[in-house]
Amino acid sequence: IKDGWFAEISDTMWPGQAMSLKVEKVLHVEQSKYQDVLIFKSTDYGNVLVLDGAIQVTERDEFSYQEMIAHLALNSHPNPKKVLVIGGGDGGVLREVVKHECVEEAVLCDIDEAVPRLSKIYLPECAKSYSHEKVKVHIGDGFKFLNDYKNTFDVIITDSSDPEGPAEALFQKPYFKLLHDALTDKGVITTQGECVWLHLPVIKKVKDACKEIFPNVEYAYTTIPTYPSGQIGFMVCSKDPKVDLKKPLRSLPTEKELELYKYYSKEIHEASYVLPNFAKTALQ
Ligand code: AAT
Repeated sequence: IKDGWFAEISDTMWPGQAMSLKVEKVLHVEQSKYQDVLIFKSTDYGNVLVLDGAIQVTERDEFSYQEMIAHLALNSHPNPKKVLVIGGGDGGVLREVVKHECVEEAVLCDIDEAVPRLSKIYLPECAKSYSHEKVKVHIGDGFKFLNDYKNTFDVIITDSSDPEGPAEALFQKPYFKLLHDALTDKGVITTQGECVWLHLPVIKKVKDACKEIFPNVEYAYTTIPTYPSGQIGFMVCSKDPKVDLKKPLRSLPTEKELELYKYYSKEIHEASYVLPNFAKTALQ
């Protein structure tokens, strides 16, 4: 933080650019066991959670990412009952998962207890899901956690931080194999899939790795002002080769969608898979 502004600087992940937010008040600073944690109140984006210098959540636009990463997967499964979230310690993805009445159990595994602990204080709109009766929380490494589960979850959502830091392994092929094996027959995954303006080679690598493991792999994206370059994508994979991931298998009437979601809709679901030519070509 310099002169009252926070700047999101990373010379390796997004060189030569930095999203800045004006700081009203620093709320919390901590070095947790795994990462640098900063929480501040911004002048125009509400409270902001920053891990290792990278913006994870702002109260103003978090719904775009949390709704899309959750509902793209959940609505491509015919009847998800058991759902796992890896990462996502702020609780926002869980909040979206429990909106599906068919879900009986939503388990979250984040590596860092500091994230849920502080989100309950500073990001109440995300963390409200922690008190939901269907929710169970486990603190630990997502990679290790998955090792113990075979044929268990209908949907697994990997809401992880960027590949530099504790989430590095979550962007590599062995992790996608574990995800595959932890899923039931018609299982679906989504993972935080980075940005087409910045990370096409990484996205391509992840997509190719997924294609060796899953019969059905697609990249979708959402717009979000406070993530690098304003865009972030999701790798979406299904074990069922017959499912068209681009069309929701389940959807709600429009008035119900308007009541439950601020970003997601059946139209956005389909549109989110349509890529500009430069990205489409690079990811083929
Ligand atoms: N809901 C949007 C916020 C995130 S948070 C990412 C979470 O992943 C963090 O809480 C972090 O503690 C957790 N995490 C990192 N590595 C692991 C791991 N190995 N196992 C389990 N959890 C992990 C996503 C922000 C995206 C930012 C884009 N620039």
